[in-house]
Amino acid sequence: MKKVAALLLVSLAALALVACGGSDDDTSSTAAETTAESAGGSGGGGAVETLKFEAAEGSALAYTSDTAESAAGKVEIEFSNPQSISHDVEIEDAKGEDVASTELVSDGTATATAELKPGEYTFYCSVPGHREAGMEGTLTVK
Ligand SMILES: [Cu+2]
Repeated sequence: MKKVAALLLVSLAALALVACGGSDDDTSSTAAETTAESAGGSGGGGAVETLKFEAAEGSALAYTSDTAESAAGKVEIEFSNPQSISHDVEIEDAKGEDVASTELVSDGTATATAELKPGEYTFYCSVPGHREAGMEGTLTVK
């Protein structure tokens, strides 16, 4: 009897997984997950990932980290810049094609969304001279 119950649980879990994974056929459920995710904070079960970038304090032409990591899929990019100097975050793929970019922002936060496939990307600031000065890094999408 116990075995039957366990099997039932397993198949229910499998069903739930299938329901979660089938996001390509139902956009409304994806939107609901997005709302829940942003209301509930960070983390989460792989619905929409928030990818955070931050410019260094002061006036250094640098991000706080030159590496970033994300799960593949739809990603919410959140860039906060405490500086009075404007910066942004652009993401380009291995071929050098832009896949996402935020608005330029100073003393605030800019967001963007991207659909990322697994691979290596480069993120950088598009303000002339900033990338060369060190505002770039590697984003790994798994
Ligand atoms: Cu910049």
